[in-house]
Amino acid sequence: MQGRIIKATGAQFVVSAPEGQLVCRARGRFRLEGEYPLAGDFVTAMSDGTGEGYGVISEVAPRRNRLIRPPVANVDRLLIVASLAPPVTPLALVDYLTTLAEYHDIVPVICFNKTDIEDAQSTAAMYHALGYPAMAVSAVTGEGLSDLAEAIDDGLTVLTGYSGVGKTSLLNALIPGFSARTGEISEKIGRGRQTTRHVELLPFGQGYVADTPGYSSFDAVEMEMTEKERLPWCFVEFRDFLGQCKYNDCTHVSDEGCAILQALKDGRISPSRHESYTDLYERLKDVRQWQLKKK
Ligand SMILES: Nc1nc2c(ncn2[C@@H]2O[C@H](COP(=O)(O)OP(=O)(O)OP(=O)(O)O)[C@@H](O)[C@H]2O)c(=O)[nH]1
Ligand SMILES: [Zn+2]
Repeated sequence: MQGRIIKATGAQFVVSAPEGQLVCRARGRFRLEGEYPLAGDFVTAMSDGTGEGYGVISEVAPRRNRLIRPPVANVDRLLIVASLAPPVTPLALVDYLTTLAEYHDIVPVICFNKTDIEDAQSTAAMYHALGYPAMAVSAVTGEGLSDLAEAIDDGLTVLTGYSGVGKTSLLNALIPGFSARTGEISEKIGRGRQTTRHVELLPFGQGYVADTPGYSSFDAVEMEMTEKERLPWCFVEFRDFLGQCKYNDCTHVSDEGCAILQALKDGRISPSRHESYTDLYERLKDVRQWQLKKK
């Protein structure tokens, strides 16, 4: 049958298809060839013939993208949870995550939580102006949650954001029984969720939300953005100006005749976004391919 992996626990996978679910192992060759199936993969699976719901995965369809943290394939949307109340999320992290999403052809949705403590309308508006769904919400009062639910109603969504911004609280507010479910799983596996390879896709609206958030800091920048020359393009509002700089190898940081810097001066690019670009550029510029291979 043709289905999708909605749960991966290391050696076992649950494949969901219109005709039902199968608990599967992967064919041995996946281990050998290093393309091990992931949650979110579209696969071909076969029942073992006993009729007890077990089977084997024989094919994994080509992936549109894959994330390392959490290990999930074919992600449609990155829900970036941020907060302007403590612990305050630096906008550089939000921008890193929007960039990461663009890099992988994933739509970023930015949600500023804890608006019951700190208003975030104007910051959300800045991201909205870039063309991204962006909203101010509160997991406590429920403000903005229906907009959020609507924004992630289909496809596969992965949550990201600093520790303490309220990712779990939002999942609990959106998905009844969320914590109870995940608590049960970590008890069974016997170690914390963070350290397991367990990922489950929870049905939400017409789509799924991954139960394991990822990227709570900058630590994956080098790993995820291996083609660093794509960085400027990943800032959506830079795209109109790319190719117009005086020098072909312009870094858009401080070079003479830079169209991006001119746009910044003209108020067409926001200072905080350009600052984030510079920050990411600095983080990536000294990374060499051999360092990446070692990881
Ligand atoms: N005032 C307020 N507090 C919130 C809100 N959302 C979450 N919190 C609180 O913020 C703290 C952290 O929330 P969590 O949901 O555990 O945050 P998290 O992002 O899942 O954190 P990690 O699991 O460490 O990644 C908890 O004490 C929550 O009660 C909110 O909208 N308003
Ligand atoms: Zn430039």
